[in-house]
Amino acid sequence: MGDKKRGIHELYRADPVAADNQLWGRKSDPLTRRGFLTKGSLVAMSTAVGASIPFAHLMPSGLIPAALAQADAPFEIPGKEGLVILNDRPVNAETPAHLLDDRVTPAKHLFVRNNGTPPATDGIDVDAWELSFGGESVEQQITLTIRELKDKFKHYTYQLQLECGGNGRSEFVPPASGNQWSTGAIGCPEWTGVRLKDVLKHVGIKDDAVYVAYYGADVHASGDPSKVPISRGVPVEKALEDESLIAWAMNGEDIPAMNGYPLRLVIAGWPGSVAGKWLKKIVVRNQVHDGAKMTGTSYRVPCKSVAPGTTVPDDEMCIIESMPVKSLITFPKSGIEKAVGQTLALRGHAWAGDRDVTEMHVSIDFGATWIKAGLEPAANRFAWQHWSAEVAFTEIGYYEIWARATDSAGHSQPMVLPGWNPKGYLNNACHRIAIQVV
Ligand SMILES: Nc1nc2c(c(=O)[nH]1)N[C@H]1C(S)=C(S)[C@@H](COP(=O)(O)O)O[C@H]1N2
Ligand SMILES: [Mo]
Repeated sequence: MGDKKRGIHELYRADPVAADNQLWGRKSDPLTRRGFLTKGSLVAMSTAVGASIPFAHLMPSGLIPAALAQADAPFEIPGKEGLVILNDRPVNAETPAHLLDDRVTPAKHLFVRNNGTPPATDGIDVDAWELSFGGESVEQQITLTIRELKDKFKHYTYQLQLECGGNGRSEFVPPASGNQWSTGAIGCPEWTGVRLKDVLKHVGIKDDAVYVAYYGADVHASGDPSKVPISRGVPVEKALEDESLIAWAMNGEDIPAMNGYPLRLVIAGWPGSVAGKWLKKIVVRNQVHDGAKMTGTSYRVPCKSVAPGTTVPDDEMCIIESMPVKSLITFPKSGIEKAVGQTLALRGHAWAGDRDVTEMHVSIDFGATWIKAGLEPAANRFAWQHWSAEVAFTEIGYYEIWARATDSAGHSQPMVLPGWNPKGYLNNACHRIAIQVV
């Protein structure tokens, strides 16, 4: 591809506003990710992507080409590589899709979502780290050290997905406040620890138990010790699943500091917010847990779908449980060039909360037709599944690859956006990447 396109891309990365103004010949009112294009501006769009768009007639109006929508700006946090920082107080950073290509997500590529200030854990005595048990429905209010957890209970290792409930928030219109995650608040490392159910059996839970929740050692971002940054939980049945772990290791090593060292919960398939980091206390409740970020619009969505922008009464909001079916294209990286006539191998992962992914499709014509992809079974329940496909382009120009997974209940990813909700959770729209065929 010529220098012209490269120049546009460089300028777009360095100064997106100036690039937009230049591309669209505007003095102000820059094109944004939520900018509005009509089919009438497709000529301008072709200029912007640096090529003709063979399937332009199929391109939904209002769509911003993925070539422009996905700018990558690397940022370094200790132990992490290539993550895009969204916020540094508290730290929130996501992983570009092409860095999630590994089957098992390496520590350096696992996103970070902090609600408060993490505890200082440098040089601590890990064996002596204490986890206490409480709540109305616990039989014994006891404390166990990490050493005791390791010695008393059988160890299990599972590959488990972790996805923030707000992953994909940046696409919602009208916009939702909070970290503007694009697609990278997801990962699927291998976790080692003990089963929450084995430990709860040892501690004892009463018949009236309803919910199991956590408290961590992090502090509220305001510094106010009377405030808790986050304390969430799950119904007892979810807590007692075989794969719900109290984990001390990730990929066979200590959990990274930002991901909850030295101890965390991993409860997969539900919003990542139920997986308490820097775990200090587990409470067994005789009611739905009412900790920080369990109420209001936090991790809750309208029980019935509403028009975008609606104010929803509190009693019509429901707690998010299983995450919806979703997938990523992790190879190739968005924006690559491919010679005309050659086949292009594609691959990625798909997952579906408590369900399995049963089918995977890709499209090169903005969703008009779909090609069935190969799909592997999960390494274990709640691990993402790998998919692969091959496509060929017969004409020069700008293309997008769209990927769409279908789960065991027959639910597929929406092509554009799922139902709007006040805080922008659960965006499982198809992932799309840009390809320039030259
Ligand atoms: N103690 C504690 N646990 C927490 C959080 C937190 O801020 N503090 N963030 C939650 C949220 S919202 C998510 S999405 C996951 C993120 O896990 P990660 O940072 O290891 O990717 O941790 C959850 N557990
Ligand atoms: Mo989250």
